[in-house]
Amino acid sequence: MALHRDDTIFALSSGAAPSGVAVIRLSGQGVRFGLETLLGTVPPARLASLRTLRAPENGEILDRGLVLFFPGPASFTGEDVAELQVHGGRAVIAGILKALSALPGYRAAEAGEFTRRAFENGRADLTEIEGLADLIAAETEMQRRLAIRQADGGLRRLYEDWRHRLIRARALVEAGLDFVDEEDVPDDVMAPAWSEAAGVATEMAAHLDDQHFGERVRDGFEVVLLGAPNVGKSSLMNALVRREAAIVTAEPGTTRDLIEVALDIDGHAVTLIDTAGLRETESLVEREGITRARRRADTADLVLALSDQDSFAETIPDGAPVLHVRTKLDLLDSDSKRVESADLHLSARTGEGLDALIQAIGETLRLARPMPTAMITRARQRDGIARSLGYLRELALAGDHAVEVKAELLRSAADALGRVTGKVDVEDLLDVIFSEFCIGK
Ligand SMILES: Nc1nc2c(ncn2[C@@H]2O[C@H](COP(=O)(O)OP(=O)(O)OP(=O)(O)O)[C@@H](O)[C@H]2O)c(=O)[nH]1
Ligand SMILES: [Mg+2]
Repeated sequence: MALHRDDTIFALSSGAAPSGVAVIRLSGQGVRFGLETLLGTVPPARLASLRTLRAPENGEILDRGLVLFFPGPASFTGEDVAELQVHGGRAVIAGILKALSALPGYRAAEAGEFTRRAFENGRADLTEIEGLADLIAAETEMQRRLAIRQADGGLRRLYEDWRHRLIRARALVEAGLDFVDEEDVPDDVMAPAWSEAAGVATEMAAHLDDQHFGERVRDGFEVVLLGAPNVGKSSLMNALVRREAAIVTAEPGTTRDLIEVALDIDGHAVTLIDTAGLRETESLVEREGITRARRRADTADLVLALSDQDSFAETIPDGAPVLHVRTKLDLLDSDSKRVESADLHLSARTGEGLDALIQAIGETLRLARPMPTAMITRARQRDGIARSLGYLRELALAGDHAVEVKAELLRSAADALGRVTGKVDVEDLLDVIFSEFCIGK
């Protein structure tokens, strides 16, 4: 991303035109000048003002709308910011954007550039920015809840607390080194530092031991349908999503490719994956489909093993939890015929048992449990915390090492945390993180 920090940037921040209202956002040192040029004067700070916007070159009226001015540094980006709330017609928007681009020092913002300025001006740390990106992308209630907590600083507060404790511990060690002859630093001078580090390590280990719940809420849980041909896998998928997502026929071996659909279960994003029926076959296409089905089941969060018989013969990969589902319940003539080894019975045809299945999926994935305030949502965060914890574990084992070595381990542990929040040396990460944003954010 080309960073010309002196430029004043602008973009359409609301969705695609036409829309009832469009929001055009401006940020940078030229905002006051831009407002004077288009409106005549700069409106009062943080108050909605109804204004007429005029083309600078001929004074022609472009539109009338609400204008908000947020002087820096108490703004989203930390710079002077303005928002023009205008009519969301294509020509209105185009006219205003054209007028803005003609102003000196003005240019169209790149994707995520407003947020990047917010980060660079210390208005948000990297975890908050990742939370913001997730909030904009959130499709389910749980994704939204997870994202808003993170955008509000849930992870930042936790990680900064750890980092400050490690920095304090190191300061203690360095102070001890300055005052005492290195040969015989008494243990009790350093003891509070080591116990602080051990305390942080314990908290980190507990934080990491979360079964990747936050990442799975964010990315979606994968549930794979597995079973012999014709047991009703595709029919079940169609019944759950209430549309003909997969082809259903009486012919065994109908499904070959993996078919993925998105489901919302209790506000959680779930990806349901239909697969090729498992059997010995000469067909190359079908064999490839079966290989893919097994591979996907190996990494699933949950496997639904389906059978329309009295037993579950198919070998199910261990790894993921499994629910055994007896299908075609409508064909069983009495309750006594129920299959003992099945967790659930259902009929895709009548819909009986579908609610119980949805509930069982939720329980197996433990979707109902309360969400802690701060949860890891990305591999980047997990790697950083794990690296930091690695240094602290090394420290705990470094009993007889020179105190300098241990102080260095404390520094490395704090720096690893600093990279997660963006306090330390993260230039290489920024392009990746900000590329997730759309233009206007
Ligand atoms: N009576 C009854 N028939 C069902 C039910 N579910 C599926 N079937 C029938 O069983 C046959 C196979 O259904 P599919 O959903 O295609 O089965 P599948 O497991 O996806 O089969 P493959 O893709 O070949 O592996 C079709 O004729 C369906 O109409 C059910 O709940 N009750
Ligand atoms: Mg099928």
